[in-house]
Amino acid sequence: MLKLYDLSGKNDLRFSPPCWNVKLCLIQNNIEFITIPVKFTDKNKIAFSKQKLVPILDYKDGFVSDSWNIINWLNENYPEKKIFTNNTSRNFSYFLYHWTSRQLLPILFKIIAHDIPNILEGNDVEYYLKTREERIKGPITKFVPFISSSIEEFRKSIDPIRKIIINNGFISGEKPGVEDCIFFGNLKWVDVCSSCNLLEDEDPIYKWYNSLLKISNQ
Ligand SMILES: N[C@@H](CCC(=O)N[C@@H](CS)C(=O)NCC(=O)O)C(=O)O
Repeated sequence: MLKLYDLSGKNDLRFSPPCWNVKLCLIQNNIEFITIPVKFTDKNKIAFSKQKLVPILDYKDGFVSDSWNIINWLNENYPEKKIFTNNTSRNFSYFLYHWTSRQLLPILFKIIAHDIPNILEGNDVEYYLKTREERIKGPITKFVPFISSSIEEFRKSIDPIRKIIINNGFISGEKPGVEDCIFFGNLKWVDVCSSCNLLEDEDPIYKWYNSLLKISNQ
């Protein structure tokens, strides 16, 4: 059975965007797996991987880390699932992976950075504050005054996805596919860490998100 090392917070809350992307891909493709919860400060649990980040997929003969590598590994090892339907799908997925991690998650971080300590417990709170405040060179509350403009920026940035969803139903086409999985973690992160209204109720992306949420809860 595949084992996915998955970031966990207080009350076993799972909140990592790339971990959610991989989990949704596994669920959607009916690939059986279990998750191993890993707290920020549980680095000993993942020391075997010789790096410090999750997700990590542990399979019978080895492991693979990084959500993009994991999705590629699944594509190669479950060819019958056709995770990438073709090369165009792989290329667009690669774009989504980079766009998400380099541009979208940093905007979302500014919206929820100050909320994240509330979903952590024990040493993880201190670890999060220390590492993130070092990274942003200031207090975790530094972005709070700009939350509404960051929400606006995010809503505008994802307009191309909105158009695709209006035209096709899903990012991958008429049915949800790997491209949808790679975008899902963005919204799931904010959903579980914060009570802010990231999207308006009537936004087609909000409806899209709720349909994927049902799949992710299966
Ligand atoms: N590019 C990587 C990013 C992995 C990543 O940043 N993981 C974060 C959780 S979202 C992590 O493990 N953080 C641990 C830490 O900050 O100590 C991927 O897509 O898998």
